[in-house]
Amino acid sequence: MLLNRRRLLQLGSSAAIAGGLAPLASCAKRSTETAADHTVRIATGRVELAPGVIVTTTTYNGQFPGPLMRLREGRRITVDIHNDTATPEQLHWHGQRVPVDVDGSAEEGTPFIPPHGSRRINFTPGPAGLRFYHSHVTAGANLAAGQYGGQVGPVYIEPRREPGRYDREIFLTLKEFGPTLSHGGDMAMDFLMPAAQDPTLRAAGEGAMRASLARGMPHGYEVGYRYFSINGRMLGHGEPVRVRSGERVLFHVLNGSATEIRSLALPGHTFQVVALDGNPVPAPVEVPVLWIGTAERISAIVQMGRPGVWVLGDLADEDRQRGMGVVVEYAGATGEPQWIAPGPSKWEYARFGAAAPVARSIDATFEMTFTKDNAAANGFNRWSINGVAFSGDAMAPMLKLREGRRYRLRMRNASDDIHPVHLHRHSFELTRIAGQPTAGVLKDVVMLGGYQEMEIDFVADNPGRTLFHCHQQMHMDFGFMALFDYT
Ligand SMILES: [Cu+2]
Repeated sequence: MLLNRRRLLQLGSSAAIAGGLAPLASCAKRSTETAADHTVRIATGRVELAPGVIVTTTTYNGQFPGPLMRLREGRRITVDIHNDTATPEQLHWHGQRVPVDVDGSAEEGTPFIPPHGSRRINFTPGPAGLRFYHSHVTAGANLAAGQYGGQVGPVYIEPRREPGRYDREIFLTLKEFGPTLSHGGDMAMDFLMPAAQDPTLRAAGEGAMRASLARGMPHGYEVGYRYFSINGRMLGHGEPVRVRSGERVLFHVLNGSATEIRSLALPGHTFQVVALDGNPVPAPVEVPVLWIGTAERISAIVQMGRPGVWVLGDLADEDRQRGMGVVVEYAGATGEPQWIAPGPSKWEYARFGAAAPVARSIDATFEMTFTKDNAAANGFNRWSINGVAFSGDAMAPMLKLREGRRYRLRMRNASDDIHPVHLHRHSFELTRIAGQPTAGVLKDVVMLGGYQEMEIDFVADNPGRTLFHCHQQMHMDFGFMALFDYT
């Protein structure tokens, strides 16, 4: 999706004009006084995934993905958010260092955008790089709500200094539609490196599984999807990405899925990963395959040196054949798009890290163990952190923080699932993955492998309640959340 700034402004102003016709709450008067820099309208819309394949879902500004917001690091903006739906909404500014009343999390205390009402917010964008905005409400068993719908849009925060070592910038938002509940187990995925599992965690997880089966509890629900898309179009049905031989194309890839981990390959090409979750990496190495957990972002440069018509697509044949891909077409090339499955490869965050681990002085280390109770919540798996399943925003914060201190979270996964773990309003540094030290990779979501342990560090530099959770919607909705607070 390529949108220039003028097009964005048009989108914003036309939405504002439409909004002016409706008797809006407190914001209507103000927005006639001063126009917001950006306007987001939450409403039911139709997404044409392919000719004759149209889904009706909740969207931003009537489109999927929501309009790309190009912001400037450090330049304060005003955003009007209108909610045309009948349910309260939260718009979360994922990956940004914003205050609690802006962040878009009821658990932290952000006010809801009321049904048929609106909110005006102000904030200073940052840090620079690829971020996104998405709905942050509990969906539970309602697969029309939360991130199962179409409320996802990319944000690009332009850094104060942009090295600009590329010719063209392409934004790709990966997203499934048509969710259904299933009892099929999640597919085992073993792409993470290092692969070492902790025998204690494995024993705990397998013990919990045996206990639930002995109680006659089957496996809990999982989610499957009917349609797969990039930028709201199924493979072969959108505009191709048009390139020229010799170009360096910077792809900004956002996994906007509610629940899925995705992979991407482009036959005959490699990806030079320059940023993870928008943050430049110390070692921008080339890899043949991108693996992207739910809500993760990857910015990668592809040197276009293999003229042809190619499929940039997911490694999973079924998902790609049902739409998870986009055609990359060289100028002058013709013919059917070609897909060639890449050889086996692993995804290792530490490859993009600093050459030598750095010794950090830590003020406190918190251990957090994640466990699964199979089908314990009306057929859904119930998730706990240190034995506590999150049960609402009235809960006491699990951790008390003090401003300015550096904390280490030692996350221990006593389940066989991979969890894309997310911390709001802060970035964290990966410092140990499955026993191996690393440094320099800054993220806001990270995939924690089954029965693995990982350590992440963060500085408590943004006071207020802060939400920590698994970004898999069904995991977060059924307990996998905790609040941190600053004292
Ligand atoms: Cu999870």
